[in-house]
This record gives sequence, C-alpha cells and structure tokens, in this order.
Amino acid sequence: MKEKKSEEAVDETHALKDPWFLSYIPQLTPDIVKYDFKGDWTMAKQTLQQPLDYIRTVEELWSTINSLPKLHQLGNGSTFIFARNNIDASYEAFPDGIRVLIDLYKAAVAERALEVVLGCVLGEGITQDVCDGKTVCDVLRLSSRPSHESPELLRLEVWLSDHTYAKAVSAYIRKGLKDAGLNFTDIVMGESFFEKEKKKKKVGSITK
Ligand code: MGP
Repeated sequence: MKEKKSEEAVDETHALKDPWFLSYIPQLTPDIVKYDFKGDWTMAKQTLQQPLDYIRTVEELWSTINSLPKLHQLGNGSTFIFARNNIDASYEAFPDGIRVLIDLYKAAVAERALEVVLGCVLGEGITQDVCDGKTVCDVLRLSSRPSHESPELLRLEVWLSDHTYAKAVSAYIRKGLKDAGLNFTDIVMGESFFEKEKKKKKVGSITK
C-alpha cells in the first residue's frame, strides 16, 4: 500500500517542457570583470559561476524558489541564472536576441514578480500565447543591484533568442504582473539589445 502511494506521488509531478539549469554567481559587477579579470568575461564566468542543478518539474521549480536565499540580502551583483537546456547564458550566444529587463524596487514585489515571470517563462505560457509555439525565452537572470537610494533593488532579465518577439513578450509579462495585483510604482520595465552598438538604441523603456 505504501509503495502504491509513493508511485502515485511520482505521477503527480508535472514535467517542464525543457529542463532548466540553475547556476549562481556570487558577485558579478562591471568593475569585477574589468579589474579582477582584465575585461575577460569568459574567464570571469568560468571562475565565478557555480553550477547548481537541473530543474525538470514544476514541483522542483517551486521548491527551489522557496529555498533560495533572499537575494537583496546578498552582495551587489549576486546572480541566479536559469538556462533552458543549460544554454550558454552569454550575450554572444544570443546574436539575434534581446533582453527584457524588469527592475524591482521592493523585495516583496520582487518575490511575487519572480513567481509570475518564472511561471509564464518556464511554464511556457509565453511560448504558447505570444511566440507561435517557438521557445524564444531561453534565459532568466535575477541579480541584486542595491544602491543607497534603492537598497532592495533586484533586476530580473528575460533573454530572448529572437528580438522580434520583444514587444509581445514585454506586454505579456506586464499584463501578468498587473493581473497578479502588482502595481507599477515599484517596477520599471525596459528592453535592451546585447550588442553595445545596438544597446545605445535602447528601445521601449516603460516607466512607472
Ligand atoms: P552584469 O552583472 O550583467 O552587469 O555583468 P551590467 O552592468 O548589468 O551589464 P549589462 O551588460 O547587463 O548592462 C557585469 C559585467 O560583466 C558587464 O558589464 C559585462 O562587462 C560583463 N558581462 C556580463 N555578461 C552576462 C556578459 C556576457 O554575456 N558577455 C560578455 N562579453 N560580457 C558580459
């Protein structure tokens, strides 16, 4: 009888469409890359990035989220990276890509927003509803960016492999955050290309 129960428990897990690999970088700032690694991002990444584990089911996702430390209490630049199929989370691996940036100014808002964004990215609502079934959102990064004025600031980034979906993905996330009851006084969204020249043409900043 006991055995049957545990079999049922296994059946109750819900597989994600793809496995996502979670990594952690204790501290990543432009100065650290510039001075400690002489501007060599690959070296910085190899040295600092700590592989954690694959997340394969919805249940693993939420238990992982619940066990993560409160990021705003960790050092500036602490970063968690979720990568679909362990894809390389480097700008260079996204030549046609773009980032959707979500700056979260309050820890409580960030917690809820992270749930919403993880839900619609790893749960593939975005893939189905606005990306024609294509898996376009391949990396999600969460990093602490505290400053004197904004001590709890966290940045959530969704990396898209195809920049043509940026507007649709932004709008979807924005609606998801609103539907979750979050108000945009503590959230600022924008989009940014990976390449430096393109980055200057930062598009579609959505402010409070
Ligand atoms: P960051 O934490 O992403 O900082 O990376 P920041 O200031 O938000 O940079 P931005 O490009 O996101 O606006 C810290 C620094 O590491 C950056 O300033 C880059 O110099 C470098 N860096 C980070 N990543 C993820 C990459 C990358 O994928 N490729 C290269 N070449 N450099 C990177």
